[in-house]
Amino acid sequence: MRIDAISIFPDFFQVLDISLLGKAQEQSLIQFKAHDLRTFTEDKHRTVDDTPFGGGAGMLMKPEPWGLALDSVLTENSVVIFPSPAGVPFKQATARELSSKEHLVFACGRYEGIDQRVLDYAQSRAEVREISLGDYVLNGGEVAAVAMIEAIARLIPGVIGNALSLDEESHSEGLLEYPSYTKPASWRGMDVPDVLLSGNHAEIAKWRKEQAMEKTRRIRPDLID
Ligand code: JBE
Repeated sequence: MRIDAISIFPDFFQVLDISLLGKAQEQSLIQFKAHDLRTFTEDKHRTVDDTPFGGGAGMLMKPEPWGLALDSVLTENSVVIFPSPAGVPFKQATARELSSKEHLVFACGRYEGIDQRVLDYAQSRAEVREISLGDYVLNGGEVAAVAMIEAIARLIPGVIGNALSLDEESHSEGLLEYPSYTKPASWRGMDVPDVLLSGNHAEIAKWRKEQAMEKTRRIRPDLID
């Protein structure tokens, strides 16, 4: 999979060089590149923002640099993602769907957002998704894009060493993860639940399912309803 990110702060994406995603890049399972939007400006001051027509607080990102940046990365098979709190919520199902795409372009806005014509233009050239990481306000799309890229990329075959980990996740689909323990069996006066030491796999599976249900009902009842 090829992934491009367009941003005025391409350094935000350096974290993708670390750990599993860094290894995936070395192995060419992912070809990632961050592009500096300012390199697509044509004025002396490398301006990327301006005041909104109709008034209102803050600055908007102007369309011209975005047009040139998109033109430089778009192909026949691109999906353009605009991370935005006004987008469709990002879910595991979104990550799964996007993990099978050939080329993703993350268009990361700052300030109060991007001139609407940039989204409309992108839509005329590619499949476009406005996606939200969650109902809170970040300073820009970069951190949201990094989170989405991690969630998407780890689903690409070969990126995660242990495919069983992914398998296990899909089994617990829709429920929160049950509590897990490792050695020692007793630590600071707290003991690992007996059932996990019993060797009875049916009982262990039953206990884990109950724990997952109980925890989900307690802190994420919306996942059960
Ligand atoms: O969720 N998001 O994708 C965002 C993008 C930009 C700013 N805030 C967000 N929550």
